[in-house]
Amino acid sequence: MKIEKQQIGDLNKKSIIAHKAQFNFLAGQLTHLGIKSQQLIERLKAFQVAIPSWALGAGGTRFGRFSYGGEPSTLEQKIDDIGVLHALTQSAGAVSLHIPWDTPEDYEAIKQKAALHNIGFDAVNSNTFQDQPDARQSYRFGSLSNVDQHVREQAIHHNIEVIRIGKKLGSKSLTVWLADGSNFPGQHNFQTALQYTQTSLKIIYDSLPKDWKLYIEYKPYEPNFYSTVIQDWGTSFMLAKECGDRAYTLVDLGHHLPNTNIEQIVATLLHKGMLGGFHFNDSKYGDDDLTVGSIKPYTLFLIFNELVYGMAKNPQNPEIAWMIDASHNIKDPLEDLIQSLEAILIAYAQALLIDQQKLRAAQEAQDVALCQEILPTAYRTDVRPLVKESRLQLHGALDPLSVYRSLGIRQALINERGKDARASGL
Ligand SMILES: [Mn+2]
Repeated sequence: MKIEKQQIGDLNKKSIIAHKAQFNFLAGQLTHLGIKSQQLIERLKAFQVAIPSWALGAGGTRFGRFSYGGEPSTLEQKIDDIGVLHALTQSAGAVSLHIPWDTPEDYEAIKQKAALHNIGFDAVNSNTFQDQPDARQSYRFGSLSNVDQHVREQAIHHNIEVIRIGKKLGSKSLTVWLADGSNFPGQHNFQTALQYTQTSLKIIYDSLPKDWKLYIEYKPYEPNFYSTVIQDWGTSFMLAKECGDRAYTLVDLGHHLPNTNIEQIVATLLHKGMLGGFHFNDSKYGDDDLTVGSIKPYTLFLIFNELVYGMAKNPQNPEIAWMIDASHNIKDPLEDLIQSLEAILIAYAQALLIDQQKLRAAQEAQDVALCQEILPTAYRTDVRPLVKESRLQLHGALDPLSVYRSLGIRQALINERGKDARASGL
């Protein structure tokens, strides 16, 4: 499965006249405000989001899973699916692999396949939240924090193995998310669990190649419901600091308690040069892993405001590794990812429109009403023509979802792989 530029170009012709009219209108408005559209478009064109290898099949809950048909059952097929996304959107230029679900068998074949689609290898993800069939130790009571030294050693060794695999593919970072925690009061000695986690992470960190980074993800609850060892950004920050200067915090939008001010967390981490990775999704209640921007688009915009500010003002922060970490229980996974990518670029474009100088002046003047007015002015601008134009300039689809449907991609995948093909993953 590979979409040719010609196919996309032919379908773009249908809507190019309408697009050009809308784009010229917006560009005219922006010129009036002293904003150069092409500069914004260049920023949008450069924005690439990694797709996790576990998000290409139908997601599920603990109650069940409804297969979508034509799911990728091998790593090659997963990379083909990301190739479809990238051809259409021109913004999904990387894959983030989960080990062991997606351990390559033939590294050269996988690298060739990725190169064919112009896809790079982003962070590799370890898994110490499940027992593998051949494992000697169980993670039932945790991994890096386990009171049993043998379990900790197995978990450390697994992470080192993930680094080895990532090196062979050209990855430059390792993401660690731990399910470790406790379900009932008294189950954990909090201090011991934290210390074991620190010591284990340090051994993993010391095994990283010198040009690699470690991203430490946090989450307040689930699958453990009383406590989680790395519960919040502060704990992640502290653990990263104690590992060394190539360890960073990773923010997953779904990993916060309701109403947490995530944009403030983002600002704090950027200020301290500690925001390494970023996982996009949306939620209504908890770690719902819904399509990006589907529930709280204004919050996403406010977060992007801080990201845009930090990317411009915080050279102490490394380039951020962007990834979509969403699930999709009832939608076609590829359609869902197309929607997420669109929402990300829209929020980014809106945030780029914020008049930072005017905002700063209003803040200095302590003009609260004006401060509050400046943000929605950007947010309520329909930036979709900018996003479309950025894709058009890269030979992507003006309207990726409609092109995906017009080309009958899902049916082609079902024909090729079968109705019952199942992807590994969540
Ligand atoms: Mn995540």
